[in-house]
Amino acid sequence: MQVFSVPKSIKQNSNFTFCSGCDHGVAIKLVAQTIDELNLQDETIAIASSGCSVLLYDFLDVDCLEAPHGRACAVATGVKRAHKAMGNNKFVFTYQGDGDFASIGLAESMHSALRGENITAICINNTNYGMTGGQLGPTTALGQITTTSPKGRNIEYHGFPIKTAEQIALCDGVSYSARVALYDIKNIINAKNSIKKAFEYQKKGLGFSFVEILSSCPTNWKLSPKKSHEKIKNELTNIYPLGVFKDINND
Ligand SMILES: Cc1ncc(C[n+]2csc(CCOP(=O)(O)OP(=O)(O)O)c2C)c(N)n1
Repeated sequence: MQVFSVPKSIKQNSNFTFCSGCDHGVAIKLVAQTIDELNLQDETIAIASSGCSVLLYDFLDVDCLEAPHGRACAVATGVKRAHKAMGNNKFVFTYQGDGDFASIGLAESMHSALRGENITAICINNTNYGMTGGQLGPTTALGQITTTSPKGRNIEYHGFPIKTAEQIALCDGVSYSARVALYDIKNIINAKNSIKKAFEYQKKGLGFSFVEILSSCPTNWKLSPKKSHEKIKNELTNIYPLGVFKDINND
């Protein structure tokens, strides 16, 4: 894996428009490296969602569409199927936030997985609604303070957070479901391997593949980038364990 070069499928000279310390940059670079390695640039259609993940199309040099909030998997389904009907074998993946994938879009996401749509979904889990100012989201941890849970998330009032990768793994149409993180080099390499496997499974026509990426949100967490990574390593991975929850080739 080339770690320091700019992937071919990253737009050259693009300015970094995420907050400092945000993991989106690393996630997008891993996606681009995988697209390069699998030689997918010309056949890829990326579906970006509402939220910080929409900025994907500022960086990724492939065909991109923006879906309405929560509808990325539904749009991806239509794009993939319509092209298939025309005899085009497009590579289609979504790039979504956790609010988009697992709250407003939960029905679209879950039913795409249940139907075994031959698409890949990547969910950036930063445990809040990042773009709109750090509100409580479906993955906000118990006790976590957000702008809409100033006393911390509590079970009685807000209910439990969703463990997306585990839930998606329960759907029969799923070929692969994993949760990864980006807080150190070892985990970045693991994340890259998971993205590659998810993409390869779509190429092999095995059904819905999914990667949840635990990501930092220093601005809304009100922590430094370094402390944000420590929070993921020491706190969030206890709530959201890293690992592969379904792999159709190893089940
Ligand atoms: C139908 C609809 N409802 C609400 C919004 C406002 N909105 C835009 S982004 C967003 C939150 C996104 O959170 P998440 O999906 O977790 O992504 P993040 O910004 O954290 O990456 C919301 C509520 C919208 N654009 N459309």
